[in-house]
Amino acid sequence: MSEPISTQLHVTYDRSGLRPRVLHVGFGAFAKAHVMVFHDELLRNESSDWGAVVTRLHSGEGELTLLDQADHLFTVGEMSNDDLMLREIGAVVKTLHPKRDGFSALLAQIADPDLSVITLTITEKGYCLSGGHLDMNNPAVVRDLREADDAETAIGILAKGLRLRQVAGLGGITILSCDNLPANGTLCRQAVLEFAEQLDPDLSRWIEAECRFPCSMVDRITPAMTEASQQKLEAALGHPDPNGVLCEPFRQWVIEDSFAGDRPAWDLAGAQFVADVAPFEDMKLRLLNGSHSFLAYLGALAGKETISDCMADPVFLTAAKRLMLDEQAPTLDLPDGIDVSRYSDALIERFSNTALRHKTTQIASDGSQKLPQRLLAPIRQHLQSGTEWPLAALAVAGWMRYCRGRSEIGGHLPINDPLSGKFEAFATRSDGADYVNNLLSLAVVFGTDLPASRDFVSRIQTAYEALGVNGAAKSIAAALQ
Ligand code: CS2
Repeated sequence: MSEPISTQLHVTYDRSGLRPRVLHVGFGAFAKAHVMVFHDELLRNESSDWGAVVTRLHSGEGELTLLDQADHLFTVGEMSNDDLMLREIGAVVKTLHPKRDGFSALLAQIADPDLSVITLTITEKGYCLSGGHLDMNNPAVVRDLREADDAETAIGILAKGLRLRQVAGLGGITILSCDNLPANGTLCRQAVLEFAEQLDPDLSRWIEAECRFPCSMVDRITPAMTEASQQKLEAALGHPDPNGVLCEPFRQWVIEDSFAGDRPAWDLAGAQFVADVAPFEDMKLRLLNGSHSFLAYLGALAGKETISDCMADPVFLTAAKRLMLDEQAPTLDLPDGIDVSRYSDALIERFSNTALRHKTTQIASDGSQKLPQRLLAPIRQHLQSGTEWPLAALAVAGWMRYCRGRSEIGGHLPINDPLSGKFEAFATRSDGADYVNNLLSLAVVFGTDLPASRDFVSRIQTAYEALGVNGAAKSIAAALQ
């Protein structure tokens, strides 16, 4: 294999004047490769004081300390098939971890008069929602409401931090969700308001009046770092960067233009501020993420390790394209000026990037949180309009097979999901139609309408059976006929 051609961008802006104006919660690989790259690009384009404080709420305390030791500088490597562009990011001014620095330090940061925006990448389950509302039965939520001086959920931390701002007589701030949920800002607002209402109805009213929760669509494929990707980065840099990440060259950020105060000029970095993000969110969630999930479950069952391995198989490639164009696109109200055929061609090209090695099992995680918006919402529309959805049926049935933890070639499939205990119990005591019905009874995933639809249930049962008899590749090939 030839060595990648590396180009390198160093930090050239003056970092000494950066103040803590953005707090990022959930500082993992995606935040580094997406939000922080936009932020870094802003700082390259405009002399500004918009520095970022970053936090992780649970594990990863050691990673933040490593970042402190590197003067908060880290590398993002943008990889295409034969190129690697290295960018040094200088936007971070401080790290915070509630266990290391104390819960009160985190709250004090939210109540810092300099703070204007909190960005969130806390994953779908981080919002602690059930049916669009804060899940009052979630043990972490119950605990956060009970404990006066602590919180472990992002929602509890936000509400308690905002209370300090209210008490201090400070202005409201903007809380910007960057997770793959439709209407992510609206859902986040709902969860924070419902939590605040329990603490003090007056706080809830203050947040409603003073704070803003714009929706946003984020896009950049960022696989989890592995030993091999660390080594690749080290070879390109000439030294290790334990804080570095590798991702694809493409990046997109569409943000609802609704801010409580100052707005960072992320548009200078290529972000779009728009009045309505919904068409962008749905397009990305259904075309990109929906086909990602399709490939993740069916690919993993067929023994394919990465998304680019799936793209190397003409059956999977054709199916991904057909799922996008024939099943998902017709359910969309597309943003103005989008050519869906070009958008899906570009997705296939991005999925085919062999440098990424994006694991099917990584994307397969948290299916109970992802399926509703990626596949089940479009299926509901097909059921209403009487249109066909054979590939989406295989994706849902593929998820069910995946949840048994074994691939078709006998390999172990890791199940990371808040409902994994239920899946295991169902798989131990049932198979076939009974097992499918057990999974369909999970109302947080399927609601009550889908299990009540004879059409839906029988198509999922048939797809599940086909996968068992013929395997993923043959079942997909049959669905393409
Ligand atoms: C993926 C996403 O893991 C997953 O569920 O579908 O992380 C995907 O790579 C990003 O949304 C791309 O922007």
